[in-house]
Amino acid sequence: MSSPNAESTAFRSALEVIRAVEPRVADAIGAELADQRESLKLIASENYASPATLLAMGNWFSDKYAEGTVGRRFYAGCQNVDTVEALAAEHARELFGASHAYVQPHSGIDANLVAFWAILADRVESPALKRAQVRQVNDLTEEDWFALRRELGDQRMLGMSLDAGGHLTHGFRPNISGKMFDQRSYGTDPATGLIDYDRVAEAAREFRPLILVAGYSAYPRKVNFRIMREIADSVGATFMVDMAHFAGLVAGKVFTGDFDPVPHAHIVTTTTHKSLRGPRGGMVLCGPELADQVDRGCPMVLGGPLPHVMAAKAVALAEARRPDFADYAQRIVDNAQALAEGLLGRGATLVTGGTDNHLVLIDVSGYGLTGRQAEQALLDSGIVTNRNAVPQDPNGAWYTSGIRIGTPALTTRGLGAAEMDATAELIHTVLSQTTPGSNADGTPSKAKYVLDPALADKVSRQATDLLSTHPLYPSVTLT
Ligand code: DSN
Repeated sequence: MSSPNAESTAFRSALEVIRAVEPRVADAIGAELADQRESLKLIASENYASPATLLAMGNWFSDKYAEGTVGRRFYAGCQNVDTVEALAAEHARELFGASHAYVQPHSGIDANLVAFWAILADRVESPALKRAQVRQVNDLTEEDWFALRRELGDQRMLGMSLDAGGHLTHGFRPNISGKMFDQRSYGTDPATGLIDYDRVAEAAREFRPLILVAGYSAYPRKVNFRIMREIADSVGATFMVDMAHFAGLVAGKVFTGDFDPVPHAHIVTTTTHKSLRGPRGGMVLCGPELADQVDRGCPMVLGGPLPHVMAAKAVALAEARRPDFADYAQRIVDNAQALAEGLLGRGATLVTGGTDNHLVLIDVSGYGLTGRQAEQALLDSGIVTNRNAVPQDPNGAWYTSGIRIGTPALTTRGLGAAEMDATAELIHTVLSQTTPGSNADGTPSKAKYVLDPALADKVSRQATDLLSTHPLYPSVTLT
């Protein structure tokens, strides 16, 4: 561990150097720390990276092009990039028990694109090259190339529906994945809110996807990846898991056995900045069958790798291999369950009636509000969340009927079960005292709301008091 003094000195010195060039940027960085310190951050996909992870990103690695892979670059002088990329990949393989890790993706969408194109190359392009008896696409005749392009664009994907908690990058039309694939989705059981594996199997049998995707950004329960793999195998699909949201719970061995995607999936993608608590970025894990195709991610779909971010990934993954990370991961889930219980006990409606991961989805129609009204009223009260669709949401993806809350960030700050109950009280107070507003013509509005500003101020102060017992980055003082 570095000394608190070293961390303060490092950040202060960095701000001093930046301030000499563009003081407004230095001020904004300082203001961001102050804002994060003061707000009750319940965004399920956010966290607070360690000082070491943050500092690993601000250096000369940012200046280096490093297209290619470790030891096989298209640019000279990559020996130090090789060191950090190899370290990040080694930590990732050891942490997750994967045989191959590709740490270049810049984000989750990038990681998913790398995975999709690795699968397409393996399942569609390679057989086409073999049939044509050529080694690479440049050797195909115009006619065969045209046929291959059509075949690549005519593949099917089955993933979780958006309103059940799936992700836009799993084949939905507004995202490039929806333009690449013919997509169908599986939802959840309307009575329980849970994945119905028999229905997934039925959808797979009918649709015969090339890729079966599991993973979510707003499903508050575990997924049985062993069953999903069996379904994929039964129809010859490649099984892909996007574990971006719960990678920290896998790393911390809270999700094991059937609930750990790594032994069951052909390919696993993730971000590195959510429950895993690293820098913003992405990563792909796979077995030897897909490794070569995955390593072609740059320049297939990625711009040049970001060596400074790979350095930070190596630091964060090293942190996640320490024994205390398992304790952190368990506390994330304990806190989410305490928050869920606190809300249920006060009369809130939760999708699936609770949680067994890091997130809770409140159906705010029980408070007579849309997600958008609830999100804004909470924000006025110093509580940062995001609105989210609930299954079969009557208000659609923009206004929604849900509020998604998650505990990775507050758990990093050190808050525990008692503070989760206090947080549930604050959320319930705001939502139960907010009423829907009207448009100028008197019609009901899905965005406007009425909340007494004095109450919002009071809750905001209570939130600040709650946080003051667990300061963020206690080792860092900027003044
Ligand atoms: N933006 C992330 C989330 O909030 O879930 C995933 O895209």
